[in-house]
Amino acid sequence: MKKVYLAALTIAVLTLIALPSVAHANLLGNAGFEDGASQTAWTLAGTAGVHDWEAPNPHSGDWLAAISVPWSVGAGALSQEITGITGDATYTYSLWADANANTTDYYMKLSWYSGITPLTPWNQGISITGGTYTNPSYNVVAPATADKVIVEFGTTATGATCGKFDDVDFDVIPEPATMLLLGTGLVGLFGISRKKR
Ligand SMILES: [Ca+2]
Repeated sequence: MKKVYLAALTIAVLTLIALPSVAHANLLGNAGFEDGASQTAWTLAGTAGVHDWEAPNPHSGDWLAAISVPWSVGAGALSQEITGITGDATYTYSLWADANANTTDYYMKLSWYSGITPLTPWNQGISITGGTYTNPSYNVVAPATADKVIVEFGTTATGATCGKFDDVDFDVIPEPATMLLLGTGLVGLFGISRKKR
């Protein structure tokens, strides 16, 4: 009897430990740019690049993404395509942003698609205080028919202040039903263990 109870307890504890990773499974590859100069996963456009020398330091690790390098040379963006999007699901999009001066030159964008058909995109300007990392974070509901998104950040300014970006995150917020199922499973396990006792 004790063994069953112990097994249920172990599963419950392991599930609780696993829960945060369920809630925060970043769908982006190379999200902290630590793949370095190989620039995997991201598509670079314009004056965007991945660097290991910028000051102040990257938000994490040794590398960050920079746009407009050297200073004030023009527009650029980094983007990444994510397939398997669930329509009507809520997604969290966040990143860490710094710049060499105060700037509102930058944006975060989600371009939703249904197959190859573009849907209404989501676009949000970023206000950056130079010399300090800021962490804009937004919850965005995917259009009902969406099955793909292009996650993007960048600038359209031709004389943009140099922006620095790190630790980009895009993940789905689990449906309440999923959390309920997990909870029900746990209660069920405890029920079985109590019955056997
Ligand atoms: Ca990094």
